[in-house]
Amino acid sequence: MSIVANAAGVEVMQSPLAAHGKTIPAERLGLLTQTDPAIGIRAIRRRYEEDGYVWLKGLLPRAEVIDFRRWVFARLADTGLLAPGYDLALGIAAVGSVDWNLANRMMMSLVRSAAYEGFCAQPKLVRFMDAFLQGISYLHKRKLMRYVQPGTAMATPAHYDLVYLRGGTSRLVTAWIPIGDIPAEMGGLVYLEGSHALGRRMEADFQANSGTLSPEERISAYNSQMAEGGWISKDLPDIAERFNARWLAADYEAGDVVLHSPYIIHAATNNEDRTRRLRLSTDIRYQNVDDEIDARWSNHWSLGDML
Ligand SMILES: O=C(O)CCC(=O)C(=O)O
Repeated sequence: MSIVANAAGVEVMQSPLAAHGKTIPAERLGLLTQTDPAIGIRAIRRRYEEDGYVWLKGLLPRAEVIDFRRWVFARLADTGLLAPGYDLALGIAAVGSVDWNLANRMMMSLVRSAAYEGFCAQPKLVRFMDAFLQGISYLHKRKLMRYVQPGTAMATPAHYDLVYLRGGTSRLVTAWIPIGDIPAEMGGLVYLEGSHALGRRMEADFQANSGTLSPEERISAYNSQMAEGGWISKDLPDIAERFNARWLAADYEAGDVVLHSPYIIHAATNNEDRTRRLRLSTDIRYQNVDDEIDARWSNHWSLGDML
C-alpha cells in the first residue's frame, strides 16, 4: 500500500510519485475519492459530473480479474517478460532481456482475443454502463491493454482523451480497469483535480484555432497545433503548479473500475514496485449507441495506428 493513515488518522502518501524524471511535490499530491457502487446510479452519475471521474470500488469480481491477469501473463510468458517460478497472477517481471517483437505481436493478439472481449463486455460492466449512459451502451472496438515494467521510465504523459476521439460525440466515458492490484507506487492513473473544466476550455481553444487545419487534421491528435502524441506535457509537477491543482492518486485494487470524462487531465507515474510486479490495465471507451460514433475507433488497436 502506498497510502497509509498517519498518527492523526489522516490518509497520506507513503512515498513520492515521479514520472519522466520529475517528482510530484507532496503539496501537489492528493487522494482520489472512492465510490461504493451501492450508492446507486444517480449518485454515481452526480459524482462523475462534479469530479470528472468516479472510482468504483470492487465493481467487478476480484477473483475473476486476477484469473484474467494470470491468463494474460501466461500468454506473454514466452517473451521473457515474466520471472519464472512464480504464480503468473503475481506478474513478477523478469530481469533478463525481453523479445519485444514477440511481446508486441502477442499484445496485438490479446486485444483481439475472445477472452479479452469477454472481460470488457462482462455482464456486470455492460449492465452498469447501460444504466450509467441511460440507454444502450456502445463499446468502442479499439480497446487498449497495457503493461508497465517496474523500474522503467515508461509512464503515460498528461492528456485528456477527447483529443484522440474528436470524430464523434464528446459524450464519451473511459473505463480504466486495473487488471490486478495497482497501488500508487506501481504507477496507476493520477488525475489533475477538477481539470475536466480545464480540458473543456483547452478543447474549445483548439477548436477556435483549428480553422487552418484540414478536416482530417482537425480530428487528429497528430497535427501542427498539438504537442507530439497529443500530450499536454510530461512534466507533472509543472502542470500542477501552472494550474494550481493537485494530482490525485490511489491504491487501486483488482475489481475496481474508474470511469473518467473525456476532458479530465490524467497521466501515469513510474512503476516503482519493490516486489517487481508488472502493472497491467485496460482502458476502453463507451458511449450511448445513439450518439455519433468516431469511425476511426471501429477497428482493433494496432501499434502505430496514429490514434
Ligand atoms: O494506463 C495508462 O497508462 C493510460 C490510460 C489512459 O490514458 C486512459 O485510460 O485514458
